[in-house]
Amino acid sequence: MPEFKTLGQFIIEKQADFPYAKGELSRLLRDIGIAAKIVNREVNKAGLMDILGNSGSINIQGESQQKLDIYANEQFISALRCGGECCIVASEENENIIPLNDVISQHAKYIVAIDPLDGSSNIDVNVAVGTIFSIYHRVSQNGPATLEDVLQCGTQQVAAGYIIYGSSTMLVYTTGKGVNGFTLDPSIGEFCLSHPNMQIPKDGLIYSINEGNYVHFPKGVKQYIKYCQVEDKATNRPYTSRYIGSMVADLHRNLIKGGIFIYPVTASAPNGKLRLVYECNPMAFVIEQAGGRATNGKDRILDLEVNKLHQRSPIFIGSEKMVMRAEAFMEEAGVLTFNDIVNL
Ligand code: AHM
Ligand code: MG
Repeated sequence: MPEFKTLGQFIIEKQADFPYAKGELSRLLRDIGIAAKIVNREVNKAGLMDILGNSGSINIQGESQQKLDIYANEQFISALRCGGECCIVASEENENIIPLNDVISQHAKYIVAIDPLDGSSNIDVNVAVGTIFSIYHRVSQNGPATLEDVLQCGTQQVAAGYIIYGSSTMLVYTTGKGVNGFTLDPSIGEFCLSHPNMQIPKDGLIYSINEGNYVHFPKGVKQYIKYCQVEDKATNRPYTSRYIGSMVADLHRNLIKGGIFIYPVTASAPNGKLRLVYECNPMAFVIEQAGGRATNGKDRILDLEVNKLHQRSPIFIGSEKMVMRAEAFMEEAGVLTFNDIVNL
């Protein structure tokens, strides 16, 4: 019989590395894995929603149908509430933090920030979407946890990861000791270790950016894109352009094959589009742990000061050499903010 290791087994095994651990983080990761399986089930039948529901809005259980991002949000919050290891959830779907005020949860020591369904505009067209999560220790000592507990620097993350609902479903996470990937085996309903110790290639041949926004990009980004497109045999250029429009899917591919993903400031998104707390920081933690690099075009993402729950940041992330080269273009052009954008 072939040997395999489930996510649950792997988490317990890793816990043994920390003799004083009480298993809370392990249980929290397990709760996220459970919610991921439920969301996966719904994402997989997304195209059937209208067929199964009466008049398009009521499902066969008589419940009103919801958009999948709202559904995913509820599933993750509910799993974290029931698990009892998390005192506050911060979600892309909620304007304010969600304190889990029941008797057990309010004393829990972890905070979870989450983008429950990233790239959800891709759901209707059967393209891969994802969930991104980030875990912090609560910093306040007494009383209910607050927003201050959430607004921590990315370097303070205890764990982070993503789930990709793609041609197969995978959960990839780090606790700061490398990155491991687990593929869901639908026949047994378990995530099984399939990608141990993931490493992103130091250099790559893929660039991922929404080139439709080209005219609104800063000069340094425009020049980097042109660099990617120029023919040069010595550096294997021109590079390949791949952009799915789901950050999780684009980054997952680049993590495996090598590449750079850029979402810069644009004229219409002067601070960038992606959110620091539950998109950029967790992905930066994963990519750094896999040997890659993540900056805002100049400064390390994980070092950025977090002032607002839904704060945005430009992001340059992926293979170390590619990100450093893009940064060099940014530095040379001397642009980072909206005011600096040069419309060529
Ligand atoms: P979402 O969290 O509202 O889905 O938005 C985030 C998504 C990312 O997954 C993706 O990289 C980006 O938005 C795509 O944006 P654009 O359509 O501007 O290229
Ligand atoms: Mg998102």
